[in-house]
Amino acid sequence: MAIRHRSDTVLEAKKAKAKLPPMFKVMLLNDDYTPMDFVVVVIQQFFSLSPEKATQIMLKVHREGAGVCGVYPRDVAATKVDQVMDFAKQNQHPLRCVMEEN
Ligand code: TYC
Repeated sequence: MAIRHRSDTVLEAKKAKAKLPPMFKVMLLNDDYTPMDFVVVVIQQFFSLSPEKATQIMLKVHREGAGVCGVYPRDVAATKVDQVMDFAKQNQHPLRCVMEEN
């Protein structure tokens, strides 16, 4: 829409576009040492998923090498990665958690 201003300036009204923030997948990576039950607990605790869904994701990571636990804005995704990595280290497991732009 164009608005004539003092009969010489043309102001283009900006469309009210609600720009969505960039989103990031938070993924677990497979390794040979982290126990399956530990991974299931991690997915339930940090991604608020049911035991059934957590088991599904753990098995996907185990079989395919990686799996998505959730998709979040940058700061939330980064916090999840830090929390999971800290928890894995505290428990002396080599589990890795990474984020990737969607
Ligand atoms: N591969 C591991 C095992 O056989 C299980 C595992 C699953 C590890 C998912 C990490 O993100 C992972 N004990």
